Amino acid sequence: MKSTIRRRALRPALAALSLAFGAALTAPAHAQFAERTIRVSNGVNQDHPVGNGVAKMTACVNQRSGGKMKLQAFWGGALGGDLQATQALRSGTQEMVITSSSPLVGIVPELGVFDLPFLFQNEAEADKVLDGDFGKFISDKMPGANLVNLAWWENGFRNLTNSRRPVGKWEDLQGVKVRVMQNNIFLDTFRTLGANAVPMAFGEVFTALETRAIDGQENPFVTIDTSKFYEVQRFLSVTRHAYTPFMVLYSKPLWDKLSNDERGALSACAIEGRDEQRKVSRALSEKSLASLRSRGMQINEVSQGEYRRMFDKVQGVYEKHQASIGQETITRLKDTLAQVRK
Ligand code: KDG
Repeated sequence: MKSTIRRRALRPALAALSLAFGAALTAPAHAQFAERTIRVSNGVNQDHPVGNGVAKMTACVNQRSGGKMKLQAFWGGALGGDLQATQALRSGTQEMVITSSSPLVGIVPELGVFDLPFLFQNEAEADKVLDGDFGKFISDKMPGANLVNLAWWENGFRNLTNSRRPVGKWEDLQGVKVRVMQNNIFLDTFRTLGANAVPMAFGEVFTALETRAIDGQENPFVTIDTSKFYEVQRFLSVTRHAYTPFMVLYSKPLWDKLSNDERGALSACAIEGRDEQRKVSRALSEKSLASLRSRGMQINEVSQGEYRRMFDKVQGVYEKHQASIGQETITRLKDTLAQVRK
């Protein structure tokens, strides 16, 4: 009887030991992994597809390091907005952030190329551009800003919500106060379309919409859904006016202190996380649109003709920002898109 009780009492300890032993088996004996907890932050909530990507990356890093490396995720801008968290990486006080590229153009101006309106036509070409030579060309500019980009994940195609009226043509935007990311290209795009564009950090958007300090904002369906903007917005207009990538950034000062094995694990697992995050983002996009409709949002599609008129209306934004983005970057992007579209 006593031995049975003793065995039962020992079960949790034995379970923990077998887990640790099993994990130790997955990391090669010669691999150099230190016990580390890596803090990663993001502005969206955990039920956004970024949560799926981080979960995949966490399991991958844990398995490759024999349980020694752990990712600790912070959601909803808990460690600051995209720009603030990125600055913490640059100073070496935080390890990782998953951020839109748009708020970072003040740090790496070439990132502005992704904010040019109506640039990508679909996710497939965005993937080819980001995961190919052009994406590496941009990622190679990050170490100069004390940042390392491990992968390109998906924020997605952006659509407009507001509390005043459906937007079916650019003229409908006249006088609508639209929050945009802190980015001059987005500001210029929406001002050119006639809106009263207001730059604002993502974490302030819900309250600003709720208090009617602003009329509208623009984000992908999954962000509108998981950030509950449907609670404070009546109209959703499917504009697909820009495709924003997410960057999976690591602090270069902290990266430089990692072993080659640790860097290899993080790099490989950021790619595994990318594939999962994009898959979930695309699967959830249509579900989010249906959910927004069921929650009472009035949804309108912008016709091809009016989409073309918006496109024509904002061509001046390309000329105006070529200098700040850099001619080489724009030329490379255009050549890459031409290749991808063949
Ligand atoms: O951290 C990422 C979020 O802030 C992301 O949603 C950024 O699309 C974005 C926005 O509108 O600020």
